[in-house]
Amino acid sequence: MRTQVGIIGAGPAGLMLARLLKLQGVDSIIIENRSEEYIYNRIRAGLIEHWAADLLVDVGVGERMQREGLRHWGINIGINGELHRLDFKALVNKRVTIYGQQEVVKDLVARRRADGGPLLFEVDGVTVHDVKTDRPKISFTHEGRAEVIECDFIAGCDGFHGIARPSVPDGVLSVFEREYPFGWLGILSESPPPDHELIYSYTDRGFALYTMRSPTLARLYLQCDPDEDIENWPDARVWDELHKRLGGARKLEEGAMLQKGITPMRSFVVEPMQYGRLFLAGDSAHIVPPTGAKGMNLAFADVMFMSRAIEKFYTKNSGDLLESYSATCLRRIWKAQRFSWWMTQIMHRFPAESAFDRRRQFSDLDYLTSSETAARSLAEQYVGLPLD
Ligand code: RFL
Ligand code: PHB
Repeated sequence: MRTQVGIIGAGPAGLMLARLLKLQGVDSIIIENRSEEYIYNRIRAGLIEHWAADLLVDVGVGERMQREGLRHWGINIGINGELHRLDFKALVNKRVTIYGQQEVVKDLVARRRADGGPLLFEVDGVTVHDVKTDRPKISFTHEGRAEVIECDFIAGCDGFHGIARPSVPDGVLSVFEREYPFGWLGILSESPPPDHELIYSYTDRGFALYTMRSPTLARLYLQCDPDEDIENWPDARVWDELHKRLGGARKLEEGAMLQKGITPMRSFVVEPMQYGRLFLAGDSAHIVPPTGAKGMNLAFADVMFMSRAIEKFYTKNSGDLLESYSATCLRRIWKAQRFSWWMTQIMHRFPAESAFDRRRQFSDLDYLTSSETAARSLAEQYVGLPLD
C-alpha cells in the first residue's frame, strides 16, 4: 500500500486529521487496532470548545452536533453547596458544546466513508520503520494478511497506550509528568438534569461534577481514591455520595445507571512531538486531567497544526512548519496543562493538604467567584484559547 500520510489510530485526532488532509487533496490511510463497534461505545469526553465546534461544522461533520449538541453559555462553580454561575456570554461572548466524543467519532467515520476511506479496523502488530528517512513505513496484519504502508509521513494518533511514542528511541523524548492522588468515578445515568449547565462542585467530602449527554442522560463524576475498586461502589453508595456532594445546591434525581468506571488522573507531556517523519498528536503525546475538559480539544488543535504543515510541504515545497510542528503545538498544550492542573488543584481535596493549603484553596475559589477579572480568565481558557 502506498499513501502520502499513514495515520495510526481512529480516535478524534486520527479521524480529524484524515478529513483535514482530504480537504487539502492529500491521501491518507487510517489503521485502528480496535473494532468499529468498540470505538463507538468508548465513553469519554463530552465538551467541545467554541473554535473546535466551529471546526467540526467547517469541515462538514457538524450537522448532527448542531442538531443534537447542547450549547452552554456558562458553568456553575459550587463551594460547599453554594452555587456561583460564570456567564461566558457576558465574559467572553463564547460558548461550549456538549456532545459525546463517541458521537463525534461516529460522525467522522461516516465522513471518512463518504470520502472513500481507507479506514482499516482490527489491525494487529503495528510497527513503524525507517522514520528517519523520507520513505517511512508502517507494517501490520489485517484479516490475517501481512501489510505494509509506504508513506511520506506517519501520524501517531494512537492515544496514550499506543505504539507510536514508544517507537521513538530512548533518550530522544523528555517526559514531564504529574500523577494526582485521586481518580474520578464516572457514571452515566438515565436521569434528567438538576441544572441545564455543568456544576463543578467543591465540597469538604471531595469534588463532584455534574455534566450530561442529553436532556435525559446525566454524566456524573466523583473524586475517589486512584486505586479504588469499583466493587466498593455499589449504586446506592454512588447516589448517596452524589447527593451529599451535589444535592446541597440542586435536587439530584436518580435513574438507571448505564455505565460506571474509574479513571486515574495525570498530567503528561512528551517533548518533542516529532522524530524524523513520525509526528505525534493528541493523547499519544500528552494527557491532561479531565477537570479542564481539554483532551479532545487539544487533539483537534494538534492535527490542525499538522495538516497546515503537511499542506505547506506539498504546495510550497517547504518543510518549515513541519520543523516547528512540535514547538507550535507545545505552546498551546502547556497553557492547557497549566489550566487543567489549576482547575484540578482548586476543586479537589488532597490527602496531604495542610491547613495553609486549604485556606489558599478557599481563597482561590472566593477570588474566582467574586472577581469579574478572575472569572473572565477562567472563561477565556475554558471556552478554548484562539488557535493562532
Ligand atoms: P484516543 O481517543 O485514545 O484514540 C486513539 C486511537 O488509537 C487506537 N490505537 C491504535 N490503533 C492502531 N494501532 C495501535 N497500536 C493502537 N493503539 C491504540 C485506539 O484504539 C484509539 O481508537 O486519542 P486521541 O485521538 O488523541 O483523542 C484524545 C481524546 O480521546 C481524549 O483526550 C479525551 O477523551 C479526554 N477527555 C476529555 N476531553 C475533552 O476535550 N473534553 C472532555 O470533556 C473530556 N472528558 C476525557 C474526559 C477523558 C476521560 N477519560 C476516560 C480518560 C473524561 C474522561 C473520563
Ligand atoms: C463530560 O461531559 O464528560 C465532561 C465535561 C467537563 C469536564 C469533564 C468531563 O471537565
